[in-house]
Amino acid sequence: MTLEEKLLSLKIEGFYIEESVLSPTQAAEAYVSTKATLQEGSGRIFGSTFLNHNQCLAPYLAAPRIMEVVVAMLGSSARIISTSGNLREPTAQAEPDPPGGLHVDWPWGQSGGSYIEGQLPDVVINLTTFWMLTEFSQQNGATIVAPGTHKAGKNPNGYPELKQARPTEYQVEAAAGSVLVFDGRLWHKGGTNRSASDRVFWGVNYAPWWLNCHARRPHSVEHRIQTQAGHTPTGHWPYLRSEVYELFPQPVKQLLRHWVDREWVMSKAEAEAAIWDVSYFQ
Ligand SMILES: O=C(O)CCC(=O)C(=O)O
Repeated sequence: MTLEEKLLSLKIEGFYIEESVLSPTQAAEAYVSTKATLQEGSGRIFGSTFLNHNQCLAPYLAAPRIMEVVVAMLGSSARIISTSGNLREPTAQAEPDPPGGLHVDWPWGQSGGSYIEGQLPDVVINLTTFWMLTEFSQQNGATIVAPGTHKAGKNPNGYPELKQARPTEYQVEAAAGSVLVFDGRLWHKGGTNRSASDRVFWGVNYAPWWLNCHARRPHSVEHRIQTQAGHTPTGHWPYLRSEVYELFPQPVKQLLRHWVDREWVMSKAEAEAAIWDVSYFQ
C-alpha cells in the first residue's frame, strides 16, 4: 500500500494492516520473549509501560513504514504514550463471541476514568497499533473492528444501546510480524481464542505531543483532579526507567523521551522558578 492508500483507509475505514514489519524470525523471537515476561507477572504490575519489563520490540517501534503514517497523522513531534504486552489464551468456549460488545480505549472510552466527555471531537488524537507476534486468525480470536465507527462521534463504552452488533464487523486476519494500525476512536474488541495456541501481541499507542497523559500517572495533579471529579483513572502508566530508555536507538528515544523518569519531572525549585522567573514573560 502507498502512504496515500494507508491514510485513505484510516480516514474511511479507520484502520489498515501493515504487513511484514517484523520478519518471521523477529516475530518468533519477540513472541518467546514477550510470553516469558507476561508469565512472570500480572498486567497490574506492568501497567501500560510494558517496556520497563521487556524491550524486545523496542528496536522496531520507529520502523519507517509505521513512522511515515504516524507523522502524517499526528505530526513530527508525535510520541509513544503507552505500551502493553498481551497474551490471549485458548478457551474451551466452542462458539465465537456474538457480534457487538465493542469498545474504544483511553482517552475516548467513557467507562473508565479521565476520558473525553460527551460528543467526541472529529479529530485523530491517537493511533493504536497491535504488533502481531503470532498470526491473527478467526480461529485464535483475532481483533474485531467495526469499520467507520471512528466517525460516530460516540463510543459504545457505557452506552448499552451502542453495544449492539454492527453489520460490518470485521475480523483482522494477518501473519505474525504484521501491525494493525487504527484510529484510537475505532470500535473494536478481541475475539474468542478457539485455537490450541496463545495469541500474543503488543499494543503501542502513538499520540501528538499535546495530548495530556498525566491523568494516568498516580500522584499527578490531573490524576487527583479526575479522582475528585469521580473519574478515577483506571490502569496506570508508570514512567519509563531511564536505564531502560538508554538501551534504545536514537529514533526510538525520540518517541519516548517525554516519558522517562526523573528527566522531565519538575523539582519544587524548578516549579517555583517557572512561576517567578520574569524572563518567561519577556
Ligand atoms: O484482544 C484483542 O485483540 C483486542 C484487545 C483490545 O480490545 C484492547 O486492547 O483494547
